[in-house]
Amino acid sequence: MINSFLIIVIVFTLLVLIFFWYARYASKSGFALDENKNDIPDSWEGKFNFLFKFKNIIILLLGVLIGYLLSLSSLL
Ligand SMILES: [Ca+2]
Repeated sequence: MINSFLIIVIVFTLLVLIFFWYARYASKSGFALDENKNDIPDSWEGKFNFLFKFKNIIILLLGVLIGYLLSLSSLL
């Protein structure tokens, strides 16, 4: 039970990291418009503003959650 929850959280975390990486990559490389130069594609800023606002906290909490679930799981 814990093991499958852990795997779901890890997959979710990877998707979140890919999302943030892609936002940065898309605006840095210039194929997404980023006129205010904050490394977030401008077309995403309305929809995902809260995600970018809490980016560090989201990644921190996911990391803590993975650590906690790892300590409970039987995978180690
Ligand atoms: Ca922007």
